[in-house]
Amino acid sequence: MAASPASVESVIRPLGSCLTKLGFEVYPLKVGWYNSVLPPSLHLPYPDDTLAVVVLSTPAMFERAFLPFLEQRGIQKPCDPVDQCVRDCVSTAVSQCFSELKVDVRYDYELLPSRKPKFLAQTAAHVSGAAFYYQQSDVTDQPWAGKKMFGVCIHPSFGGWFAIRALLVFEDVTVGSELVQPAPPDCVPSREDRIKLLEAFNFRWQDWSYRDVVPPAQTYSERQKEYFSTAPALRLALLRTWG
Ligand code: B12
Repeated sequence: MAASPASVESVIRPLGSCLTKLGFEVYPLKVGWYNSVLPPSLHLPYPDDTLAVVVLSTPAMFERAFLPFLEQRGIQKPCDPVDQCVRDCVSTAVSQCFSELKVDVRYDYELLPSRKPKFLAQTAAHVSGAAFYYQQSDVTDQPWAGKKMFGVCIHPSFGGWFAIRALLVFEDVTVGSELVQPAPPDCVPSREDRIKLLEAFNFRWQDWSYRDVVPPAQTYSERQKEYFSTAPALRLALLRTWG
């Protein structure tokens, strides 16, 4: 596809109309925005002006896509059922909307032969403007005495109640200055709140509290919480109890 001001819209509109109703959100970015903050070993192997799209799941994905997927397809071992569902939704949307385009689809759980993740989901979410990635380095005068603290993305509407599922690279779609990089909303601006957030994410992520750092428009349903707080090995048994 030739570079044109319509390129971004002509990708985002059809993709959004397939995936939004299933509880996903899609955000465009340029490969160069992503590569510019990463070392070469983690770069995507495409020119800077290549169009990519990051796909997030919102709380609604569980009821709109996952439960119907289970109903229709049943459980196909040995893969994780949510990963299977996301793969099904994303690959169906890509093949329906862009049968003529080359799309490199990378999922959050996939690894390269080097054992590095196929894409850094949080970096992609931040540079696309979807969700601010709060990292240890975003806290001045850190109280953790050299300890490694994992960073966390916060979404302006859903707080921490979402996941970053996939990155789609449209290998032949080049975008120019019409795609302007948006800054992600900084919803946790104070040092004290960033410390609370990183501590909740690193030390007690199982209690869900880091997800409420900003008042969320929607959270996971009780059923979704029950599912995700069950150990992965026991989730199939739980699904069977739901019939
Ligand atoms: Co985890 N995990 N994880 N996880 N994990 C992911 C990070 C992710 C994104 C998965 C998802 O949404 N589908 C979510 C986080 C969502 C969010 O941010 N809101 C997630 C979650 C939710 C969890 C858990 C809560 C469990 C769960 O419910 N799934 C726990 C919480 C952490 C804890 O243990 N307390 C959890 C645990 C883990 C373990 C098993 C511990 C590992 C290690 C964690 C880690 O390294 N962050 C883990 C992994 C490996 C991942 C995974 C698969 C890869 C992360 C990774 O290896 N990053 C991601 C999914 C994915 O990304 N594909 C999920 C590599 C490191 C080196 O990257 O620290 O960000 P980094 O460093 C880079 C940036 O700093 C960047 O360069 C660095 C690399 O050189 N950079 C940037 C440099 N300068 C700048 C400047 C800017 C502006 C930017 C944007 C970037």
